[in-house]
Amino acid sequence: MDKLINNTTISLIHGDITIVKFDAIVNAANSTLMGGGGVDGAIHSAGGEDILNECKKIIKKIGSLPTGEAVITTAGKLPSKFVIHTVGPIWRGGRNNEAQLLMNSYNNSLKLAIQNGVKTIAFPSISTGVYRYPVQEASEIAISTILNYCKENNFEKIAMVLYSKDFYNIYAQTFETILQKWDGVKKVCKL
Ligand code: AR6
Repeated sequence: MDKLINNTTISLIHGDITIVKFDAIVNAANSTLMGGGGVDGAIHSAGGEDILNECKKIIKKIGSLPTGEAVITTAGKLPSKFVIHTVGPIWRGGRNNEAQLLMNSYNNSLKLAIQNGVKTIAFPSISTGVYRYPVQEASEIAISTILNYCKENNFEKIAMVLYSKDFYNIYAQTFETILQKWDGVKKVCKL
């Protein structure tokens, strides 16, 4: 599903983020940046050791990456140019600042992308796997945070790459619902 919003195309894609070609893809990492399971494991195994070596250098400097923050590396053997690594919150029932932290992950990734001249960026559904964030709530945060960036025309394309059809359908429904009441839409076209 593609929609053009104020000159930014917002895409929902059902698939594997390691095979798409964007300026940057986002990794749902952990604070060690040393890889793991889920999308993190898939990105490191498809991208090769260059990504891990850059992550090691970053960790040497900063110790660990706090939840909600983001850092950038090259993308090794992946088709994209950069990987932006962010750490989403672990779901602990919803009263531990999880929503704000998840929003920070999206916002800080987008900010870092702009600083690096990224025009097209793809996100996985951060925190909704191993970190157990409920997907309905996570989709509302992801879509509304991304839409806010379309009030300015910083990006050509922002995509959510959803690994399962169920998650894709939830994101698609959330996207429609938010668009109906969103006040930042100056121009919306179905592509
Ligand atoms: N492409 C797109 N999405 C994917 C892919 C893929 N190749 N593989 C999985 N997903 P998760 P988290 C989806 O667990 O919840 C790691 O071990 C998956 O279906 O990857 O933020 C890290 O090292 C889910 O919807 O990330 C951390 O320790 C979404 O990506 C921890 O997991 C996120 O699931 C982070 O947990």
